[in-house]
Amino acid sequence: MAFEYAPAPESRAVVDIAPSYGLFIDGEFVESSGGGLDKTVSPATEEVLAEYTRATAEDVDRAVRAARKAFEKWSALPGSERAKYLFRIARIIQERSRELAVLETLDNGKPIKETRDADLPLVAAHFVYYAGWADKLEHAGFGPDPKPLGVAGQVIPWNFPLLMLAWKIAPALAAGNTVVLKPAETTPLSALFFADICRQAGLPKGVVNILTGDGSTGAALVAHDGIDKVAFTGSTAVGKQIARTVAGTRKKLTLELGGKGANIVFDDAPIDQAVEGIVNGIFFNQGQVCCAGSRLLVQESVQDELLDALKRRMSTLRVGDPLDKNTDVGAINSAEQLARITELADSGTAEGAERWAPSCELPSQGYWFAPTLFTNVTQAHRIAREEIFGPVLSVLTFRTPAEAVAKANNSQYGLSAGIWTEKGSRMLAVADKLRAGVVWANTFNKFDPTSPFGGFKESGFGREGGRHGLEAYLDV
Ligand code: TXE
Repeated sequence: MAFEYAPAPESRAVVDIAPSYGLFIDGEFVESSGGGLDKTVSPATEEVLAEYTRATAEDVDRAVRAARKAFEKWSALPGSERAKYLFRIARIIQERSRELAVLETLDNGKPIKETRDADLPLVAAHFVYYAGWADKLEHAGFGPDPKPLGVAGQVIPWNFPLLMLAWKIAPALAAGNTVVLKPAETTPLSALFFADICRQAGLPKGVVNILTGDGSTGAALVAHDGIDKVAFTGSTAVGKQIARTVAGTRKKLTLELGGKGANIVFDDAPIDQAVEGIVNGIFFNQGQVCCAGSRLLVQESVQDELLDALKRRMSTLRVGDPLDKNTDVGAINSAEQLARITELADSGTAEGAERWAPSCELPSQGYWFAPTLFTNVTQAHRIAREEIFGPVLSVLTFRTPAEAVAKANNSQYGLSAGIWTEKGSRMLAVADKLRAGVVWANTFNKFDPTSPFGGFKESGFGREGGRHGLEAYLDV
């Protein structure tokens, strides 16, 4: 594996991280009622980046009250006024995108190439897109007089911290709701910087509240009587727990949970293009992506050719310093996540699959996992069934389109799939039979604020993005 560091890594000097952060409630950074401080570290170096506050149930109550008070005025504003704030937020994000990209890379461990070229442009695009809806709700086909739900409690994960925030906050505000959002415990910083952006944009106090903390803060938020809507992205286990908490209350719920996406390659597919799509599908963000293409289904007749090309391509991936512009694969987000990936990958070997990884020198500090490929995988193997959420690809084969569909659908999840073929008729026929919220055609991991995203089966319910994402924050 080529392992070169670029001479001039993206400088972290562009971002000014404070030693410690309070909670953002009612337009101000405030101290907690009694919650302690936790540390957030850089997964690439284990260096402490900052301390942040663990919000208590009392803090949750304070934030929900602030959001409730703000709701009266915010929901009464003309949509065109709400749009101005959202456009302003989008513009500030664009202006500060270099700083935010470096910050996100430091806190999450993902390559700067990705935060700079994928996360940040998409974050700004979501605010622009939903700003455009804010004054058109009456004419969007929702029926007469669609109404915001009220206060939204939003809990997000660590894999795309700022982008998940944008997916949740932009449609909520456009529709006239106010929010209390809790970022994940390993990646609180970009949400705290976003709080500062809200202030910079002059957003009325209490419209956006950011509470850092762990699962207990999330649980207190979800359980609070004063919220009208819960939006969660995270693990299936916690999603089920939240569904139980919310059951029988007036709260509306959307859940975006795990996945085990199938990338299906037919024998007529352009191999080089498919290899790029497979690599992007499983190594983008170190595979810590709910819609990752973590199962490769390849037609038997092209298996050897495809796997040879894939191994050659994997051998050129540069793993290392996420701030280096040339890095393809960065650090795993946390020691816990690395342990989960390691345990599942080891189960693959123990259950008889064949493991391969390019020779690759991993940094000694931080949390790292080499890009890994498993062949001789059967559908019974854990690595074919469970979400690994890491840079680990499980390869299965098929002979006929029907077998490909059956194997792809043989999953508790149904979030994403990809199909690689030159035949349009086959593409449409196979896509139609896949039980997945998104099916990509000769591409993978393409995102756009205009299209709805969400899962079938245990991948959750409700959609984010597009007009559907707006509907999730409206009574229509
Ligand atoms: O998720 P958690 P974890 C999957 C992935 C990963 C596994 C575990 O397979 O390996 O989940 O990750 C908050 N009430 N995904 O442990 O715990 C928590 O503080 C309310 C897929 O990090 O679900 C954080 O903010 N909130 C996924 C958020 O939930 C609670 C992305 C997610 O953490 C809570 C992340 C509770 N009881 C992990 N407990 C995807 N769909 O993209 C925790 N939280």
